[in-house]
Amino acid sequence: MKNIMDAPFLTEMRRTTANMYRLGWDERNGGNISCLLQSEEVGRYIDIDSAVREIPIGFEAKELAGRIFIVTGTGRYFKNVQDDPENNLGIIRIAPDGRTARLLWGYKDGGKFTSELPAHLMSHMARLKVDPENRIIMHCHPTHTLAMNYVHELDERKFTHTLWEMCTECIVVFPDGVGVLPWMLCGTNSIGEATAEKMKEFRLVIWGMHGIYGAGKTMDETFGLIETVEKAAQIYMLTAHLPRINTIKDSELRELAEFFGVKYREDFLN
Ligand code: 2HA
Ligand code: ZN
Repeated sequence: MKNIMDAPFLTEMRRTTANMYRLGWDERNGGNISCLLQSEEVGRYIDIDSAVREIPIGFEAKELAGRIFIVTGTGRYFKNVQDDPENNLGIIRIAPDGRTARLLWGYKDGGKFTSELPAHLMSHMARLKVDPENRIIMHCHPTHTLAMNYVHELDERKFTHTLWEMCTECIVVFPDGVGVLPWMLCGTNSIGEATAEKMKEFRLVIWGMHGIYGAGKTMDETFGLIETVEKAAQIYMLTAHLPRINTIKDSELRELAEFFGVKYREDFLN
């Protein structure tokens, strides 16, 4: 067996959490990431058939039975993942009944996966139906995106339209737009179900006055989606209180989407 500390998927989780922490998106225990792993790859580092312990997951995720994920731990700080991955991360395999997670590695001091596991697993199930290559679900609290939640209508058409207007690249990066949920109690199956419902349509979902969820094939794609929303929200927050003299027009947004050949939410334009 190879040393798990050298596993690219572990390195990527460590780098990404550190990066997100530095950007101020994951204060204290804010945020969580889950990444669907290939069994063959994990099998090179650990025995994927022997569980350290079993942890109930609180709902049934039968479609994911046998699947292996690396997931950030509940109550854990992104700040600390880089230096102490074995306590702050875990590798879990969904048991055949879909109700239990078998801990294969990590959460060493007795911890468990993020309290948002329902939202993560339900979102994985929804995204895998749209794109079988989807591997990442990422949640965080990006500052400007969150600020924008307080001063902009929480309507997905209007919210997406405003973001698209803020940076030329936005409509090309997230042509499918941004789904928006109202404020809801986090850590519950209900917010998980609502998030997964939005994930059928969107790779990005705003949790009203809480944060954002992103989904993608790779860590770069998912991080890049959130990063682009956050940049647009920053421009919005820097300009919202000033007279708007210029804007990217709807005809220009259409021109961009057509030039770059992306399938965009035409109904989100005026
Ligand atoms: O895990 O961000 O939504 C901490 C959170 C909960
Ligand atoms: Zn959160």
